[in-house]
Amino acid sequence: HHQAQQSAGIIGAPFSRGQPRAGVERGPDLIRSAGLVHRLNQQGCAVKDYGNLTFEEVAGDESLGLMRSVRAVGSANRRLSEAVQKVKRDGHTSVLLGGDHSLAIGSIHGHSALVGNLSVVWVDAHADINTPLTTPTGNIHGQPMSYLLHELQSKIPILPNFSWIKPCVSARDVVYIGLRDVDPGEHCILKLLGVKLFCMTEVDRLGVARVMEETCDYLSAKQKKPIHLSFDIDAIDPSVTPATGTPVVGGLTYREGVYVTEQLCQTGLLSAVDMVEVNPLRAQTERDVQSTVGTAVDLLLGCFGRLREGNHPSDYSLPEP
Ligand code: B3U
Ligand code: MN
Ligand code: MN
Repeated sequence: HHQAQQSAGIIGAPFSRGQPRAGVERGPDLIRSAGLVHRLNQQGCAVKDYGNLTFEEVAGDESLGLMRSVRAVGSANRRLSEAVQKVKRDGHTSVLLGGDHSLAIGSIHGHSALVGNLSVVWVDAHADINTPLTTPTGNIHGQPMSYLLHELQSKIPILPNFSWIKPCVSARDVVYIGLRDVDPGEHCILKLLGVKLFCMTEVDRLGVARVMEETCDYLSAKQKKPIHLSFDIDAIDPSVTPATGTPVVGGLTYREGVYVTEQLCQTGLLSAVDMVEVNPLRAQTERDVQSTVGTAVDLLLGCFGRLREGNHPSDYSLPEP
């Protein structure tokens, strides 16, 4: 089975205010310099690179209790949402290169604003579903799902520069893969809402093939909605992708990660992808950076039809002697 090749519209978001560690803003340029555009083109995928967004300094962005950089995160995501809407209007599969995972707010908001109801596949060591009132850290990259889910709106206080965010995702349309570091408040929310999840225990029990079979069955059971894949590089085991802010042992292998992207691509429904939390300043060696960035690129290639069995263009003509 082969569906029409999608084109990719790339947005870089060099933004790090959703968490305290410098370096994650270098993600977009690093992933590009590893040859993303060229390699997508090589596999027959058209690419439009929309460049990097710029984010203004937000004056007077004082902490609100534990919560830091609220106004900066709100305004950056508003810009990102507009950019994703433009990419979708232009007919591309949106590719957000982060930046930290708070950017999923604008990415998913903008995606949904253009295509309507969507499914979200969240691949991450973390659930990123803390509310401003359950967060143990105050870091907004640990909270994006809480702002997006209809079911949590009564739990979200009013925040400066967040009033434009309209919840746009239903809990039943979300699948988590790779969880292994979930806070008590997050666990309570996941159980309360009955969110479908495949934590690392399920990956161990079922294997990645059944996890993806069940994920795709679950998401296409009702109606086939466009899929938003939000891939936090820390979902992959830190032995492979150590250059990230909050590595957690016991993650997905490289092969399991690539399998996830291959299977989501095969649904033909993949409509937007986030690749976030690559942070070269968290690596010990240059080799660690290369391994992390190289994995991020391979995951993105998997999203756009790269098969490990090999690929060839449909108009390939076998040379005759
Ligand atoms: N759950 C914690 C830790 C965390 C979330 N996302 C990352 N780390 N990368 C929090 O801060 O909410
Ligand atoms: Mn994470
Ligand atoms: Mn995350």
